[in-house]
Amino acid sequence: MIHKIFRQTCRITLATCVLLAPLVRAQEHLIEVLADKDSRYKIAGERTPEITVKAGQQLLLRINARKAKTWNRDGSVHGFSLLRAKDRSKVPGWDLLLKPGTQEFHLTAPSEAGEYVVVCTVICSEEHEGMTMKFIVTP
Ligand SMILES: [Cu+2]
Repeated sequence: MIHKIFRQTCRITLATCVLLAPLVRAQEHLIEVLADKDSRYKIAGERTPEITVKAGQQLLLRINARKAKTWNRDGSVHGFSLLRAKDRSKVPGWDLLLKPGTQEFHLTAPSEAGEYVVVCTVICSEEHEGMTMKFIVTP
């Protein structure tokens, strides 16, 4: 009897997880970025691209990368690394290399509110140094 109830409970729990998984994914905040061939990050509808997220928020980062003038041996055409603005220190888990085309990353926003900066880590052209974007984390 106990076993039967236990088995039943497990089955219900498992079913709940399977049913809720897509909903949890749907809670992710979608950010779409173009890492363009002119060595600039672009966001549709924004003259100066900027990303604003909430601390600890679940994010789905969808990046379309276009090859610029030069790229890495491994085929990466741009990078997307997040640094703390105050000391330029890297945020763990946010050191991404981009291949040509669209790619998605499931990430968690930094837990500390403040100003961050996105930088390209691939020498993609003589304009590479200017390939940066403001990234704000709100409490
Ligand atoms: Cu680049």
